[in-house]
Amino acid sequence: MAYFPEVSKVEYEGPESKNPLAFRWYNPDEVVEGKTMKEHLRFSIVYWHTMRGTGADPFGAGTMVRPWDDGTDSLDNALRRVEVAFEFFEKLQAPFYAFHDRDVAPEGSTLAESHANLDRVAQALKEHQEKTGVQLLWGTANLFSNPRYLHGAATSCNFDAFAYAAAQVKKCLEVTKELGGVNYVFWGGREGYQCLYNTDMKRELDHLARFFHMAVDYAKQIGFTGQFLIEPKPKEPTKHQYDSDAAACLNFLRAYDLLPHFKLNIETNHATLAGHEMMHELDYAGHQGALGSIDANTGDLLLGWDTDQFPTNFYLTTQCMLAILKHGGLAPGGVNFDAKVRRESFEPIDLFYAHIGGMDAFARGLKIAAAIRADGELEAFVKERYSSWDSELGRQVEAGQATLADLEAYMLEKGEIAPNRSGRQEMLENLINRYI
Ligand code: XUL
Ligand code: CO
Repeated sequence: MAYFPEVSKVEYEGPESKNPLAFRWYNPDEVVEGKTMKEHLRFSIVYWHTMRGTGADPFGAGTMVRPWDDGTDSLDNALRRVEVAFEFFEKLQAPFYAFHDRDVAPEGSTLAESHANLDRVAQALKEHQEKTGVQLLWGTANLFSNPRYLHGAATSCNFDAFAYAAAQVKKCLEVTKELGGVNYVFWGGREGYQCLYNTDMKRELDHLARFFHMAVDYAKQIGFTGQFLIEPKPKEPTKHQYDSDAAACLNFLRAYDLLPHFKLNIETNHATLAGHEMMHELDYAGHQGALGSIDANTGDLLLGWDTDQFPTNFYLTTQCMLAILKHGGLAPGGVNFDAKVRRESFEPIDLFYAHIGGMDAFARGLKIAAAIRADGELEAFVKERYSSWDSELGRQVEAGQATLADLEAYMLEKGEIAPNRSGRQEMLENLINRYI
């Protein structure tokens, strides 16, 4: 335990604590709705931002001070980062982490060399997992950074790029299985287009579906039983990404017979880029039985790109937890902080403050959501709002047992309809405020 000497294990001290290195709300063993907070929230830390983020932006170089990192792409440096990462996970009491293949191990000059590098680092990851009990929430292959993927990976016009991506996914699935990963994610950063004039959209979507089918088949072949997840995002880096939102993903999965094999990994900032609230995306995925996991972060509505900030807003986390509890929880998924500290927050200790804030915000959101559900006022309001559907004819429509003619006969007899009850939005917003 040498890389963060100024921090010992972060503990729960309660809401009155003023210690910035303690949890005020996240109390891992506290039981809420019959499960511990640890079981509900399944917090996960991402390797890419937390271990590899430099603070660089399109206008300037990196700013992060990371004394353990020598700035090289060597295996030694990668292996040292593993020690740092697990010290961080343990001190934060984070039960899970997530990575891309290229975050943890350097890309070699050949595919074979990249595979060997990944194997070597995976061995170290496995040793640290066993020693600490920290588990892998998910692995994923980075199919967007290398210039070979400039036109996309599974949707590239270049067949060789597709083949390379397939080889990378095959290897990453093997490593994820070896590390006991409980999910496997696909995020298609370059699976989309910049310009429709040069794009055969149908052919690209067919290829993407083939790619996913091959992954499903290979998982079966090697006995990988983790949950496959697709992470929707509408744009950035491409103008349009095929997995643009939950509805688009589910339509694609259904059209290509992939629905039984996939759920969704919903990310807050991606939802807002798609013009949706996070709660919308969670509920949409949830009522289709496809809510798998979340990438917890937040955007900045004044900026409008994927800022990947840590979530600290209790309204946001309450809305997330209302949707997550409604749909029965996330396991085997989790709350994965796909979030990065600002480039001005360049010191290692800022990584702790950031994650503590995110974990506390979700713990508080969980408690607030559970209190709202326990009181039942909100649920009762919604039920009542739709109560006209509980009439005999309403039930028949819902059950597919009524026709247009039945409804015509009903309205001919009834005449005009009177405006039904108020939506009471303001009253309900006030109701939520009572719990915050
Ligand atoms: C990018 C993003 C990715 C995925 C994994 O916006 O969210 O980091 O989570 O590839
Ligand atoms: Co993400």
